Amino acid sequence: KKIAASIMCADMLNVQTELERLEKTDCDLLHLDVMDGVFVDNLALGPEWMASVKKQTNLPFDIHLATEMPEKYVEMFRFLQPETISFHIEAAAHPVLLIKRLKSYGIKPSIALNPVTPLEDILPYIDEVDQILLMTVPTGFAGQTFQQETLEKLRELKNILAQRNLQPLIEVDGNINTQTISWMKKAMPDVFVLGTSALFQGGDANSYQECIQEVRQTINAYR
Ligand code: S6P
Ligand code: MG
Repeated sequence: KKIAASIMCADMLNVQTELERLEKTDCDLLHLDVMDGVFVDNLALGPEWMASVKKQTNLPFDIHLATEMPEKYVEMFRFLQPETISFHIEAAAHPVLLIKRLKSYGIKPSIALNPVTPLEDILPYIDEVDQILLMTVPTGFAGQTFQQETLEKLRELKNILAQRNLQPLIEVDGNINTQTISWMKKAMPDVFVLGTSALFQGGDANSYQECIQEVRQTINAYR
């Protein structure tokens, strides 16, 4: 099980300090949201800023493209050599081609879907991807409320993967904390994105590590 810290939720005027804090925890990934103001009504995180971040951290990058035209943004962000790039099924014109391209770049393809998007829309691609990003809030903003109906979706997705003997990781993103993780006890995901509701609450390295420890304990308790 992996923990990803959503850097968009960090103290943006003290990014270096925030990265140092995260380095001292046993968090596994840095989750970086790209928002284009079109797919979502918000703007976030450009390639040059990410390049500066990369110089300051050893955490692997988990980039989440909350954008239209993901094909274009893959080209823009691939130089960062992220471990994973998630693109939204709602925005991709040619998912199969995009998945192939990501693989050819040595980047793990991940397919994302919003709470309102039915699982059926991603099923044709689940045997091709390394990860499925199941949004538990509508993508666009930090600090939103967990969408309960995504719990059923998560269970259904896990069943389908088991039936088909497929092993992509399931990542959940949006209002993830010990409480919402406890609701997932019937179907535990693999990657947990932590933002404002769990991790980034103005603490120090110790409180970050404590939070991650607590999240891990919760995950392990239900495993
Ligand atoms: C949301 C974005 C996320 C947020 C994260 C925030 O559009 O994709 O990665 O940064 O969900 O976490 P929280 O706990 O504030 O919802
Ligand atoms: Mg995200």
